[in-house]
Amino acid sequence: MSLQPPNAERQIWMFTQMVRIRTFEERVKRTFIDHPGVIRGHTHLADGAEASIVGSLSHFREGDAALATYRCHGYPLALGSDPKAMMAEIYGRADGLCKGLGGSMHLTDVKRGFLGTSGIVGAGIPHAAGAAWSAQIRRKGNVVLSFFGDGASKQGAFHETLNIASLWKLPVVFVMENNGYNVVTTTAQEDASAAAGEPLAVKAKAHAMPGVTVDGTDPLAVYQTVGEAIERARAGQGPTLVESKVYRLSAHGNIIAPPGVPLHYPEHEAITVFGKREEYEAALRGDPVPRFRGALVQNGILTAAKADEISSRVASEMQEAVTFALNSPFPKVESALKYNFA
Ligand SMILES: Cc1ncc(C[n+]2csc(CCOP(=O)(O)OP(=O)(O)O)c2C)c(N)n1
Ligand SMILES: [Mg+2]
Repeated sequence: MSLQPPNAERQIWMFTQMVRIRTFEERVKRTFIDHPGVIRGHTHLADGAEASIVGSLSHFREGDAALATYRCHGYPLALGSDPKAMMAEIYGRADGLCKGLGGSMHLTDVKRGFLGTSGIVGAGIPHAAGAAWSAQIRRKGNVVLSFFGDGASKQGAFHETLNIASLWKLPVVFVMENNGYNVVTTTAQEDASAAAGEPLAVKAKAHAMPGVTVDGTDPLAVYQTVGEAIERARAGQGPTLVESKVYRLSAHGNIIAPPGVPLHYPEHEAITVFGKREEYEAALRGDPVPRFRGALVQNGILTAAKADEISSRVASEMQEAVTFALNSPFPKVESALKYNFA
């Protein structure tokens, strides 16, 4: 199965979404640095994974669904969620996507097919299989995309879900975003995975489904690989495990840096904890956002002026999101128990 590459208009859309995700998250990061305390709790940034997110979600159709982890701002942005409501949610305000009660780690936008996120590693994977079972019963050719990290692929929930999804030929694509780390203080892959050194896509073999590895910093490669997996799933041929190799350009989570300490290089834990300066510098050189911009300009799909115009339009959009969030009230105390279903 081979897909047509995305046309010029689609590639510009993809670039715009990547810039939106990067800029939105830069605003989140700046809030932590410049205004400690404004965001309460924890956020996790996906800078370095934008190409993987956007390349995968380019195939999304009405009725499809996606679920992700706590590293989750990019998916709803690419699916059309309002950045104002997203920022307000992260700021814990009443106009937030989840009325300010969920925060960064629980972004959910069911209307757009973004069924939710979780701080529990691996927790969304079985939920994705449930949503895919529902799609299978409805028979409208819909698929579910399940995003999670390399660390989550060591969880029992991952293996149990892949087994049943393969057995029942559920229309789900498992996108493992392999950034090489499972939190700062604990683990580099070689210290935590018996399969380190192997492509993690080999884990698919145990569950009799295809497993493929793709360069997750190349949006067109992800578009192709995840697109083919989605076609299989829509055609009733069952799930695929895609290992999308990315790099986390920020620290694991914002809360880790003490107030006032910049979160970027040279404080990045790849250097400070693991002593991997060269690895980190290589990842910065391969940063998917400027790289895709360069490719689009080189291929005549965008002029440099047009690319700059997109970036400045996005900067204003995200400034509006911050202003909106700051002006939104905090939720009323009485609402604390109102939307809990536990
Ligand atoms: C069940 C569970 N175990 C442990 C944790 C603590 N924890 C939070 S993030 C994380 C690392 C997960 O790594 P990975 O799945 O690779 O995702 P990444 O953060 O790299 O995107 C761990 C162990 C948790 N939140 N949930
Ligand atoms: Mg990881």
